Amino acid sequence: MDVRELVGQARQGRPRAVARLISLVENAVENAENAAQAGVSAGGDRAASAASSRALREAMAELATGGARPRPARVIGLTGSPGVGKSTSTGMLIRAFRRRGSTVGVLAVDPSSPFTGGALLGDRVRMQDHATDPGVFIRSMSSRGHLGGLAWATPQALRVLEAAGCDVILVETVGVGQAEVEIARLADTTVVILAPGMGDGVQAAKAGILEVADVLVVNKADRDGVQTTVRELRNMTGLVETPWRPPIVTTVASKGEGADDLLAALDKHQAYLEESGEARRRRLARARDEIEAIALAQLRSRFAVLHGDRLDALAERLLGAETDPYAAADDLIAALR
Ligand SMILES: Nc1nc2c(ncn2[C@@H]2O[C@H](COP(=O)(O)OP(=O)(O)OP(=O)(O)O)[C@@H](O)[C@H]2O)c(=O)[nH]1
Ligand SMILES: [Mg+2]
Repeated sequence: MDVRELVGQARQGRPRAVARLISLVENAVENAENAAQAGVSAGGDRAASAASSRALREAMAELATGGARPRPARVIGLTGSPGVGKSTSTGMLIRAFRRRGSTVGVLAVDPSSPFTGGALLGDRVRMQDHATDPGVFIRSMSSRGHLGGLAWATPQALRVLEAAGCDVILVETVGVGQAEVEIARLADTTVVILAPGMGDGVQAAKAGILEVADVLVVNKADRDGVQTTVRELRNMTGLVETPWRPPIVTTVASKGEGADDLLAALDKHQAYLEESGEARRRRLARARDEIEAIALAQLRSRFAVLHGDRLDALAERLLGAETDPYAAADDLIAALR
């Protein structure tokens, strides 16, 4: 595979090249996880996975240094409990941004794929009305999300979509756990979606998801209890003293209602980001996180692959009261040099 050519094609917005590059990213996550879990893994697999990580590395070098775009892509994260309407809202936003003439990328990140793989499949079907639109790129990326894999994989996938010319990238993540909070750090604007009832607002608050919200959406506003949920959220967001108080937008995504309000809220936040300098701060934080995640992943795989035996031996010695855990850790780190 000629990586340069692949990157060149992705830059021209060829969907197949974009898909292949994102698959490289996805495979790298899988390989890293397998390697870390299996320790010294089977030779053949290792050769193949080494080749694919070399290709990925080359692709990222090409993409990251091949000239910055005049305007970076706007990354909008959508998160919320299963079934609140994230995919439907994503579809609504695709249409809204397309009407403006923006090229849109969608990345559906599923940190718990063994359980919700079916849901993503459903999403693909639902988003099919964009399948033939050359201005829309839809990719899903699943991973067990252990070991911080998504922390470095997601920015790489975003880089591919940005290179393909996406003005806006929508990142949908499932659930309201720690992984989602981490992925929220990757977005310029994080939209937290809730549905009325079910004490969703309180649950979101407990999971710390409200803290990462730049815009709050109460979807399924065609159902009972919308005003209660809005009030609940208003009370909770009213407590914190921040330069940006997340606006609360109500939508009926399945009917496209509230799209303009949501778009207006997103634009307002974007303007706030640029004016306050927060846009650059977030991008810098993102770059730091990415570098750190790659460094940690590499350390982890070097520990696992090169020093699995040493680690086993150290564990034996610790159990045998022949060493202490700090000395053993020093020993392991020294072996990396
Ligand atoms: N009544 C009503 N139903 C909606 C609305 N928006 C979405 N739905 C429905 O809610 C269900 C779940 O919507 P999805 O968009 O798949 O929700 P999701 O958050 O992406 O779900 P997961 O990806 O599985 O977590 C679907 O049957 C939608 O048609 C809405 O505004 N009102
Ligand atoms: Mg979905």
